[in-house]
Amino acid sequence: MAEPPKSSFVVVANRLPVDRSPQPSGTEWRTSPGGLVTALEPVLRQQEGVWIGWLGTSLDNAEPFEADGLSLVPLKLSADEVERYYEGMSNATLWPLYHDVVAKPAFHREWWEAYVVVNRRFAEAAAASAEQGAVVWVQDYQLQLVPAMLRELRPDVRIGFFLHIPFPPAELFRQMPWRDKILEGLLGADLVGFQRPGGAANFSRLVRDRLGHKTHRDQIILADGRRVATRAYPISIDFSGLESLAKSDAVERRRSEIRAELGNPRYVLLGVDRLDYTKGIRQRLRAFGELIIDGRVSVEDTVFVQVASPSRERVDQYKEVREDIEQWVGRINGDLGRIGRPAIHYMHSSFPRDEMAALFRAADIMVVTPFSDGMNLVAKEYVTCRYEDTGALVLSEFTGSADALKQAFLVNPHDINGLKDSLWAAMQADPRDLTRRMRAMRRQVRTNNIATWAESFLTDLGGARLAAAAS
Ligand code: GDG
Repeated sequence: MAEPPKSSFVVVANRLPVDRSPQPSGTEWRTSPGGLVTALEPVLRQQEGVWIGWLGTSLDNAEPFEADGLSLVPLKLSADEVERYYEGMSNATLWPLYHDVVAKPAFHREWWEAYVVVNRRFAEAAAASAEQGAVVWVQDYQLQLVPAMLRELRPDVRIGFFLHIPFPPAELFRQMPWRDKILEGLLGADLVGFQRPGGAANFSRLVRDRLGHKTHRDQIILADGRRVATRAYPISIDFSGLESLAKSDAVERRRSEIRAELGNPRYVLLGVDRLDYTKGIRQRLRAFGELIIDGRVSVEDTVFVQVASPSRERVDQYKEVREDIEQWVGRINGDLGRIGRPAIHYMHSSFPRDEMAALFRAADIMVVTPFSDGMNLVAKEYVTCRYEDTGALVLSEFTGSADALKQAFLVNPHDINGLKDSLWAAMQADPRDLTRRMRAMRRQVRTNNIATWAESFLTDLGGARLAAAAS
């Protein structure tokens, strides 16, 4: 193994921000989709840091490498570890438990054991790449034990942890057999960040009630003589980068092509999600189908485009949700479509960024209806692309984004009638009302963008450590 690259800034995340795509000419690396990558790539470049993560494939002899200017350290996972640590503990235990048990979490001791082993490997790799006094930023629910493991190996480094998904209330969290181990793992950090204030409050309450630590205003935890700060840092997007892409001639050309290919309808409704049972895809399609049945909407002038990018396809619950959604699409199109006029254009694939921007530009109404979502970047990306202050956002109140995008048509996705009314209200709204709403939402995202998010987290991370040293 080559000597790992060293840096004063290290990001540790389950996945590296690239996918391997074998070509006849050799290996190519493509930036992979997903909220984490979208969020962190610009920060890492700016800080010339090292990113430690799994490649997403079992590659022999994976050595540190550079791709597209990023310094990457790939970690190996065995097929068994992928099954137990990633598909099992991360995606069939923690993911559903942290998302309000939308699906039933499974608890298996051998998954937990693999989670501990793999978290230790990540902690050791971080310890090897961190320069003296470095800042190490650990990401997300797959790596909640890394902060404490890393602190043991390298007490000199500053450790931040950010959870991209919701952090559940004690009533749900306590179902987990290894609940206290997770809390202790997180407490190894100097700063534990969440998407929403409720996550930080849930965490404070849990460490107070379960571990007996003193807490102050749900912001400071005194854990064995150390001060751990906790707070909400609502993540955002690269507003100016995406806005410029949206304004490019190529995207504008593609926008009109898409509208033409859809038959130049009066209304284009759009959904864009990883295919996940938390995203409420079935509910939105069902609401749309009922609007057609009720006669409020006609397939002659309205289409729904749903992009569902493939995700976690080996996990059973993901196979089931895919079948369920595809049945709904088939049923709605079979019952309500006409020749050349399907009600729903459904695509189970992922697209390049410029195609996504063109879709956002082409859509009159963006429909985002998760039952639970840490933030939801798609909502913020849509408003960013609407530089003419047109278009409407229908947004679930159970997303972190709903805290900031208050001028959206806010919905409870469990309430199908309410969802239908909101879709209808968005379609019927006065353009001046839509402009007023969109302008306010765009101002919000422009001001609170990915740079301000990273800056405020990293500033507080420095502050948390300095405060600890001073006391
Ligand atoms: C997690 C949390 C939190 C999707 N399909 C394609 C594609 N995407 C991009 C979207 C967006 C990202 O992936 C998805 O981010 P979301 O925030 O919507 O959702 P999660 O993947 O669940 O992300 C979430 C996020 O982490 C960040 O903290 O907001 O709550 O669950 O950027 O545009 N991009 C491309 N092609 C696709 O087909 N290029």
